[in-house]
Amino acid sequence: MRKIALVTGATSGIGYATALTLSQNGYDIIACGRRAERLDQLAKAIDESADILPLVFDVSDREAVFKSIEGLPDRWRPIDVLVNNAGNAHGLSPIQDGSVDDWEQMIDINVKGLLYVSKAVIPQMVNRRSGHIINIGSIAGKEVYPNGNVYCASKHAVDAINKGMKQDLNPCGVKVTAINPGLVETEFSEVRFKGDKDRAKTVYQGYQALQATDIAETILFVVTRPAHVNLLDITIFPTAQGSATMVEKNLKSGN
Ligand code: NDP
Ligand code: 8X3
Repeated sequence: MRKIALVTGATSGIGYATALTLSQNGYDIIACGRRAERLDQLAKAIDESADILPLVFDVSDREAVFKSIEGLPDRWRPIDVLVNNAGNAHGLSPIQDGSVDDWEQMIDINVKGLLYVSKAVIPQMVNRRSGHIINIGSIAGKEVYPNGNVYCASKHAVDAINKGMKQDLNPCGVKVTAINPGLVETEFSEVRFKGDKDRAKTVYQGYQALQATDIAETILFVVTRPAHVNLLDITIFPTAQGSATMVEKNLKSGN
Protein backbone atom coordinates (compact mmCIF):
# COMPACT_ATOMS: atom_id res chain seq x y z
CA MET A 1 0.00 0.00 0.00
CA ARG A 2 1.24 3.50 -0.82
CA LYS A 3 2.19 5.83 2.02
CA ILE A 4 1.65 9.59 2.38
CA ALA A 5 4.45 12.16 2.78
CA LEU A 6 3.90 15.85 3.46
CA VAL A 7 6.89 17.88 2.25
CA THR A 8 7.18 21.59 3.06
CA GLY A 9 9.20 23.77 0.72
CA ALA A 10 8.46 21.43 -2.18
CA THR A 11 8.69 24.21 -4.78
CA SER A 12 12.48 24.20 -4.96
CA GLY A 13 15.79 22.57 -4.05
CA ILE A 14 15.81 19.88 -1.37
CA GLY A 15 12.02 19.78 -0.95
CA TYR A 16 11.35 19.47 -4.69
CA ALA A 17 13.90 16.66 -5.05
CA THR A 18 12.53 14.89 -1.96
CA ALA A 19 8.95 15.02 -3.25
CA LEU A 20 10.10 13.52 -6.57
CA THR A 21 12.23 10.80 -4.96
CA LEU A 22 9.55 9.75 -2.48
CA SER A 23 6.93 9.72 -5.28
CA GLN A 24 9.12 7.20 -7.13
CA ASN A 25 9.31 5.00 -4.05
CA GLY A 26 5.76 4.33 -2.96
CA TYR A 27 4.69 7.67 -1.51
CA ASP A 28 1.80 9.94 -2.45
CA ILE A 29 2.80 13.53 -1.83
CA ILE A 30 1.22 16.53 -0.11
CA ALA A 31 3.44 19.22 -1.61
CA CYS A 32 3.57 22.56 0.21
CA GLY A 33 4.99 25.96 -0.65
CA ARG A 34 3.94 29.52 -1.39
CA ARG A 35 4.54 29.43 -5.18
CA ALA A 36 1.55 27.62 -6.67
CA GLU A 37 2.99 27.57 -10.20
CA ARG A 38 6.07 25.68 -8.95
CA LEU A 39 3.81 23.09 -7.32
CA ASP A 40 2.04 22.71 -10.70
CA GLN A 41 5.45 22.01 -12.29
CA LEU A 42 6.17 19.44 -9.60
CA ALA A 43 2.80 17.78 -10.20
CA LYS A 44 3.75 17.32 -13.88
CA ALA A 45 7.17 15.86 -13.00
CA ILE A 46 6.02 13.56 -10.23
CA ASP A 47 6.09 9.79 -10.77
CA GLU A 48 3.00 8.67 -12.68
CA SER A 49 2.18 6.03 -10.07
CA ALA A 50 1.88 8.72 -7.38
CA ASP A 51 -0.92 11.07 -6.37
CA ILE A 52 -0.05 14.62 -5.45
CA LEU A 53 -1.99 17.20 -3.47
CA PRO A 54 -0.56 20.72 -3.85
CA LEU A 55 -1.16 22.80 -0.71
CA VAL A 56 -0.29 26.49 -0.92
CA PHE A 57 0.43 28.21 2.39
CA ASP A 58 3.08 30.21 4.18
CA VAL A 59 4.52 28.14 7.05
CA SER A 60 4.94 31.29 9.13
CA ASP A 61 1.21 32.08 8.91
CA ARG A 62 -0.10 30.19 11.91
CA GLU A 63 -3.77 30.31 10.92
CA ALA A 64 -3.06 29.28 7.33
CA VAL A 65 -0.99 26.29 8.48
CA PHE A 66 -3.71 24.91 10.76
CA LYS A 67 -6.51 25.67 8.28
CA SER A 68 -4.64 23.92 5.44
CA ILE A 69 -3.66 20.81 7.38
CA GLU A 70 -6.86 20.43 9.39
CA GLY A 71 -8.81 20.88 6.14
CA LEU A 72 -7.12 17.94 4.40
CA PRO A 73 -9.56 15.49 2.79
CA ASP A 74 -9.84 12.21 4.78
CA ARG A 75 -7.84 10.32 2.16
CA TRP A 76 -4.80 12.55 2.85
CA ARG A 77 -5.02 12.74 6.64
CA PRO A 78 -2.95 9.71 7.73
CA ILE A 79 0.43 11.31 7.00
CA ASP A 80 3.23 8.75 7.39
CA VAL A 81 6.20 11.05 6.80
CA LEU A 82 6.47 14.77 7.50
CA VAL A 83 9.49 16.49 5.95
CA ASN A 84 9.95 19.84 7.70
CA ASN A 85 12.11 21.40 5.01
CA ALA A 86 10.74 24.91 4.29
CA GLY A 87 13.28 27.50 5.32
CA ASN A 88 16.00 29.83 4.18
CA ALA A 89 18.72 32.21 5.26
CA HIS A 90 17.92 35.88 4.80
CA GLY A 91 21.07 38.01 4.70
CA LEU A 92 24.66 37.36 5.83
CA SER A 93 25.75 40.30 7.99
CA PRO A 94 27.54 40.98 11.24
CA ILE A 95 25.00 41.13 14.05
CA GLN A 96 25.54 44.88 14.42
CA ASP A 97 24.46 45.43 10.79
CA GLY A 98 21.73 42.78 10.58
CA SER A 99 18.20 43.58 9.43
CA VAL A 100 15.49 42.99 12.02
CA ASP A 101 13.12 42.04 9.17
CA ASP A 102 15.56 39.33 8.07
CA TRP A 103 15.88 38.06 11.64
CA GLU A 104 12.11 37.88 12.01
CA GLN A 105 11.73 35.97 8.76
CA MET A 106 14.32 33.37 9.78
CA ILE A 107 12.81 32.84 13.23
CA ASP A 108 9.22 32.90 11.91
CA ILE A 109 9.85 30.48 9.01
CA ASN A 110 12.69 28.20 10.13
CA VAL A 111 11.58 27.81 13.75
CA LYS A 112 7.95 28.84 14.28
CA GLY A 113 6.86 27.55 10.86
CA LEU A 114 8.40 24.14 11.56
CA LEU A 115 6.61 24.08 14.93
CA TYR A 116 3.20 25.06 13.48
CA VAL A 117 3.33 22.38 10.80
CA SER A 118 4.51 19.77 13.32
CA LYS A 119 1.77 20.70 15.79
CA ALA A 120 -0.84 20.28 13.05
CA VAL A 121 0.49 16.92 11.81
CA ILE A 122 1.61 15.17 15.03
CA PRO A 123 -1.81 14.33 16.60
CA GLN A 124 -2.78 11.79 13.95
CA MET A 125 0.70 10.21 14.17
CA VAL A 126 0.34 9.86 17.93
CA ASN A 127 -3.18 8.44 17.58
CA ARG A 128 -1.97 5.88 15.04
CA ARG A 129 1.26 5.27 17.01
CA SER A 130 3.11 5.52 13.74
CA GLY A 131 4.87 8.13 11.64
CA HIS A 132 8.23 9.75 10.96
CA ILE A 133 9.21 13.41 11.20
CA ILE A 134 12.27 14.55 9.24
CA ASN A 135 13.59 17.95 10.31
CA ILE A 136 15.94 19.65 7.88
CA GLY A 137 18.53 21.33 10.07
CA SER A 138 21.97 22.40 8.88
CA ILE A 139 25.64 22.43 9.77
CA ALA A 140 24.57 25.94 10.88
CA GLY A 141 22.70 24.16 13.66
CA LYS A 142 25.91 22.50 14.84
CA GLU A 143 28.38 25.36 14.42
CA VAL A 144 28.18 29.15 14.39
CA TYR A 145 30.09 30.98 11.64
CA PRO A 146 30.85 34.68 11.17
CA ASN A 147 27.83 36.66 9.93
CA GLY A 148 25.60 33.59 10.23
CA ASN A 149 24.35 34.65 13.69
CA VAL A 150 20.52 34.49 13.48
CA TYR A 151 20.36 31.84 10.72
CA CYS A 152 22.66 29.69 12.90
CA ALA A 153 20.43 30.40 15.90
CA SER A 154 17.36 29.28 13.95
CA LYS A 155 19.06 26.03 12.95
CA HIS A 156 20.39 25.45 16.49
CA ALA A 157 16.73 25.72 17.50
CA VAL A 158 15.85 23.05 14.93
CA ASP A 159 18.59 20.84 16.44
CA ALA A 160 17.09 21.27 19.92
CA ILE A 161 13.53 20.76 18.69
CA ASN A 162 14.61 17.57 16.92
CA LYS A 163 16.09 16.16 20.14
CA GLY A 164 13.03 17.27 22.14
CA MET A 165 10.64 15.73 19.62
CA LYS A 166 12.49 12.40 19.82
CA GLN A 167 12.26 12.36 23.62
CA ASP A 168 8.61 13.38 23.81
CA LEU A 169 7.38 11.22 20.93
CA ASN A 170 9.44 8.22 22.07
CA PRO A 171 6.56 6.58 23.96
CA CYS A 172 4.28 7.14 20.96
CA GLY A 173 6.14 5.08 18.36
CA VAL A 174 6.82 8.13 16.16
CA LYS A 175 10.30 8.33 14.61
CA VAL A 176 12.25 11.61 14.45
CA THR A 177 15.32 12.44 12.36
CA ALA A 178 17.36 15.59 11.72
CA ILE A 179 19.24 15.89 8.44
CA ASN A 180 21.96 18.53 8.70
CA PRO A 181 23.48 19.38 5.33
CA GLY A 182 26.54 21.44 4.58
CA LEU A 183 26.65 23.24 1.24
CA VAL A 184 23.86 22.18 -1.14
CA GLU A 185 23.51 23.89 -4.52
CA THR A 186 19.90 25.13 -4.57
CA GLU A 187 18.18 28.52 -4.61
CA PHE A 188 19.29 28.92 -0.97
CA SER A 189 22.12 31.41 -1.64
CA GLU A 190 20.00 33.37 -4.13
CA VAL A 191 17.46 33.91 -1.35
CA ARG A 192 20.19 34.66 1.20
CA PHE A 193 21.68 37.31 -1.13
CA LYS A 194 18.26 38.71 -2.07
CA GLY A 195 18.22 37.65 -5.71
CA ASP A 196 21.91 38.37 -6.49
CA LYS A 197 22.50 35.32 -8.72
CA ASP A 198 26.15 36.14 -9.46
CA ARG A 199 27.05 36.31 -5.78
CA ALA A 200 25.03 33.15 -5.12
CA LYS A 201 26.98 31.24 -7.81
CA THR A 202 30.31 31.97 -6.13
CA VAL A 203 29.24 29.94 -3.09
CA TYR A 204 29.30 26.74 -5.17
CA GLN A 205 32.33 27.44 -7.38
CA GLY A 206 35.65 25.54 -7.32
CA TYR A 207 34.36 22.32 -5.74
CA GLN A 208 31.52 19.83 -6.09
CA ALA A 209 28.72 20.99 -3.80
CA LEU A 210 26.02 18.61 -2.64
CA GLN A 211 22.97 18.44 -4.91
CA ALA A 212 19.38 18.40 -3.70
CA THR A 213 19.08 14.78 -4.87
CA ASP A 214 21.89 13.77 -2.46
CA ILE A 215 19.71 14.93 0.43
CA ALA A 216 16.55 13.41 -1.08
CA GLU A 217 18.26 10.02 -1.39
CA THR A 218 19.40 10.24 2.23
CA ILE A 219 15.83 10.97 3.32
CA LEU A 220 14.64 7.97 1.33
CA PHE A 221 17.24 5.79 3.11
CA VAL A 222 16.15 7.14 6.50
CA VAL A 223 12.42 6.50 5.97
CA THR A 224 12.96 3.00 4.59
CA ARG A 225 14.82 1.59 7.62
CA PRO A 226 13.08 -1.26 9.47
CA ALA A 227 10.48 -0.37 12.13
CA HIS A 228 13.01 -0.75 14.99
CA VAL A 229 15.63 1.62 13.49
CA ASN A 230 15.56 5.41 14.08
CA LEU A 231 18.41 7.48 12.66
CA LEU A 232 18.34 10.52 14.96
CA ASP A 233 20.83 12.93 13.48
CA ILE A 234 22.78 12.93 10.22
CA THR A 235 25.29 15.57 9.10
CA ILE A 236 26.14 15.52 5.40
CA PHE A 237 28.99 17.48 3.82
CA PRO A 238 30.30 17.67 0.29
CA THR A 239 33.60 15.76 0.28
CA ALA A 240 35.39 19.10 -0.14
CA GLN A 241 33.85 20.57 3.04
CA GLY A 242 35.57 20.15 6.43
CA SER A 243 33.43 22.39 8.65
CA ALA A 244 30.94 25.24 8.27
CA THR A 245 33.81 27.50 7.20
CA MET A 246 36.28 25.10 5.53
CA VAL A 247 35.90 24.25 1.87
CA GLU A 248 38.78 22.81 -0.11
CA LYS A 249 38.56 24.39 -3.54
CA ASN A 250 40.11 22.52 -6.50
CA LEU A 251 40.22 19.32 -4.43
CA LYS A 252 41.94 16.34 -6.04
CA SER A 253 40.37 13.17 -4.63
CA GLY A 254 40.81 9.56 -5.61
CA ASN A 255 37.40 8.57 -4.22
P1 NDP B 1 15.55 26.68 -1.61
O1 NDP B 1 15.57 28.17 -1.52
O2 NDP B 1 15.85 26.07 -2.94
O3 NDP B 1 14.15 26.13 -1.10
C1 NDP B 1 13.51 26.67 0.02
C2 NDP B 1 12.09 26.14 0.08
O4 NDP B 1 11.48 26.65 1.27
C3 NDP B 1 11.25 26.63 -1.10
O5 NDP B 1 10.46 25.55 -1.57
C4 NDP B 1 10.36 27.69 -0.49
O6 NDP B 1 9.08 27.71 -1.10
C5 NDP B 1 10.22 27.19 0.95
N1 NDP B 1 9.87 28.28 1.84
C6 NDP B 1 10.64 29.33 2.21
N2 NDP B 1 9.94 30.17 3.00
C7 NDP B 1 8.69 29.63 3.11
C8 NDP B 1 7.52 30.04 3.78
N3 NDP B 1 7.45 31.18 4.49
N4 NDP B 1 6.40 29.25 3.69
C9 NDP B 1 6.43 28.11 2.97
N5 NDP B 1 7.52 27.67 2.32
C10 NDP B 1 8.63 28.43 2.38
O7 NDP B 1 16.59 26.15 -0.53
P2 NDP B 1 16.99 24.68 -0.02
O8 NDP B 1 16.27 23.63 -0.77
O9 NDP B 1 18.45 24.63 0.02
O10 NDP B 1 16.48 24.76 1.49
C11 NDP B 1 15.63 23.80 2.07
C12 NDP B 1 16.02 23.65 3.54
O11 NDP B 1 17.35 23.16 3.62
C13 NDP B 1 15.99 24.93 4.35
O12 NDP B 1 15.44 24.66 5.62
C14 NDP B 1 17.45 25.31 4.48
O13 NDP B 1 17.70 26.07 5.63
C15 NDP B 1 18.07 23.93 4.57
N6 NDP B 1 19.50 23.82 4.26
C16 NDP B 1 19.97 24.23 3.05
C17 NDP B 1 21.33 24.11 2.77
C18 NDP B 1 21.93 24.57 1.49
O14 NDP B 1 23.17 24.72 1.44
N7 NDP B 1 21.19 24.78 0.44
C19 NDP B 1 22.23 23.51 3.76
C20 NDP B 1 21.62 23.16 4.99
C21 NDP B 1 20.30 23.29 5.22
P3 NDP B 1 8.27 29.01 -1.54
O15 NDP B 1 9.27 30.12 -1.74
O16 NDP B 1 7.57 28.61 -2.80
O17 NDP B 1 7.33 29.24 -0.42
C1 8X3 C 1 22.96 26.11 4.82
C2 8X3 C 1 24.41 25.80 4.90
O1 8X3 C 1 26.67 26.73 5.60
O2 8X3 C 1 25.22 28.18 4.30
O3 8X3 C 1 22.31 25.84 6.00
O4 8X3 C 1 24.75 27.73 6.61
S1 8X3 C 1 25.30 27.19 5.39
